Amino acid sequence: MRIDIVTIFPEMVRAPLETSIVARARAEGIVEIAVHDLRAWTEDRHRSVDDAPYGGGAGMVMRPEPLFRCVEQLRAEAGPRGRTVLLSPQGRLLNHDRVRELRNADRLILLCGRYEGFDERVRLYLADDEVSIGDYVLGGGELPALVVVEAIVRLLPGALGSVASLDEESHTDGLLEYPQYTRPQEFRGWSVPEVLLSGDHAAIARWRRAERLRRTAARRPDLLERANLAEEDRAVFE
Ligand code: 9D3
Repeated sequence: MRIDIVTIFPEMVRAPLETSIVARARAEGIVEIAVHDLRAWTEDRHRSVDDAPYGGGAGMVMRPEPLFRCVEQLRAEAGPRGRTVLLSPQGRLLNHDRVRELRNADRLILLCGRYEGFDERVRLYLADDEVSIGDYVLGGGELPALVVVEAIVRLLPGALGSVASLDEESHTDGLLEYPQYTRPQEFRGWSVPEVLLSGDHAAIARWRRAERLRRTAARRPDLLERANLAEEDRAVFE
């Protein structure tokens, strides 16, 4: 898979892409990621990427020309056309299903917005898709683009150990995780739950399932409604 990130702040996205899972996936050729400075596609003396909105109003709008030039050149380079995605607060809310859908593209071009947003023609005639990572206000699309990249790369074959990838396929049952403990057995007077030390694997599995259900009910009742619960699961709530 190839991912192109277009931004006016390339330095903001580089370090995270050179760290941890994403860095390793790049080194192993699982994903190719290129970061592009949008200003390279400007043609005026001031290299301007924004301008005042027609009709008036506060703030500036991203001009269409550099974005169209950039994306058209990237598309013209060898390789599949791929999908051009705007990162914007008006986009479709990102979730695991959307990430899986994006992973299926051979090539992604991620356009990071800044200022008050994109000229509408970018949305209408250049982008295929528009994504938001949540209902809170950020300064631009750079961090959201990194979120998209990390979420996708984890799903690419070989990016994680095989154990973790099997987990991805079988364990997406829509419940939150159970509590985890490591050594020491007692820390500042707080003990690890007895059942985890018992060696009784069936009891541990029951406890973990019950904790996942309790936790999901308390924190994310919305998830519980959509989860596939077994008969034994319902007993936990009685
Ligand atoms: C007029 C109200 N706005 C400014 C306070 C709208 C606005 C414009 C541009 C709000 C945020 C931004 C910059 N954000 C993004 O480009 C962005 C974003 C986000 O802010 N939250 C969640 N996901 C995303 S994806 C891109």
